[in-house]
Amino acid sequence: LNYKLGIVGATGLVGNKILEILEEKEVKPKELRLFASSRSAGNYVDFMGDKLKIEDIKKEPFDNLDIVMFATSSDISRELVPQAVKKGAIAIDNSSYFRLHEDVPLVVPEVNVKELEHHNGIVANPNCSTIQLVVPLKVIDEYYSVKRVIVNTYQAVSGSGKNAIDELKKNSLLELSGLRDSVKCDAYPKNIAFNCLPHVDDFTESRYTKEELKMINETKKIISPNIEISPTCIRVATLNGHGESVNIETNKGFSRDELTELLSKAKGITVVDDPESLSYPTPIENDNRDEILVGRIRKDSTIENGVNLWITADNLRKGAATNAVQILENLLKKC
Ligand code: 2RA
Repeated sequence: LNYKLGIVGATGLVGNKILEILEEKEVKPKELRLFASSRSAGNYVDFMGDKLKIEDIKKEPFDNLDIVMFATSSDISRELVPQAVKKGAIAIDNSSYFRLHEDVPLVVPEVNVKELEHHNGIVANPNCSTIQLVVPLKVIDEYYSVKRVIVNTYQAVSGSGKNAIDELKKNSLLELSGLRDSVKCDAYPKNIAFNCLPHVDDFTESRYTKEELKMINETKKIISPNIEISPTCIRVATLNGHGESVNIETNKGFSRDELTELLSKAKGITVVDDPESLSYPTPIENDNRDEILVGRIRKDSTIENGVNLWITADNLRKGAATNAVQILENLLKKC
């Protein structure tokens, strides 16, 4: 294809996934440049038969690139995204830094692809736990008008990066060997092995964590400010794939079958819901898949119009890299 792409943070979990997905989809750019911190600069990465050298983000300018994808922290994105835009590129940013900026579209293509028409050089990719919530929520809102959402997340350690995956594995081995006193907690403040922590991202003065505030603010921006949403985000001892237990109250009535049918037909969603055959989604079954899986669909008998759902997604794919590549594909359609 006739475009020049840069990927910043190319050696991290999300950067790697972006490369993997670009290969799978064969949307090979005319030129691809990979950037990372000085620690990884100078190393080579294989991409569709080529060996690409990693450039140092602090030293190499973003000259002559059409699109730059950022799989970086907020601090790095805050500094470097404007530099890429200044050089004439469109930035697709995976960090939280620009997500709530008024002139920056926050896009999940199945939900609000039209927002891409109004960008000023930056498009933001939402947080992983928001993405897997808003795809089914949008379908329900469209037909039944969502009033209130209560969501509890079960978030895998891959959302915190490679060091957290290593920490879960190492601490699990220590626990299994009866060596609890030797566990190390660097990625998390407490031992994650065989445990769950009601703490994802930093706490704020409101007593909600930043992850919980992201779910509230991003959902309102993507679907509607009228939706009330109350989240509790929990880190659990799973390697990859986030789960969400969701209670949704709507303004209009519906039947379970009708709602299940609508979700089954929606783009990006696969319904896995047959209690008789013990069929329901789990993060492991969702691993390395792009769809959002929805199951355990049942009416909430305590309110007039309510439903309970269990939603899983691969947080590194649909929750991050796949969504960013879908944004890229949609931007390319316009070029
Ligand atoms: C997490 N939300 O799972 C993060 C990743 N973006 O911690």
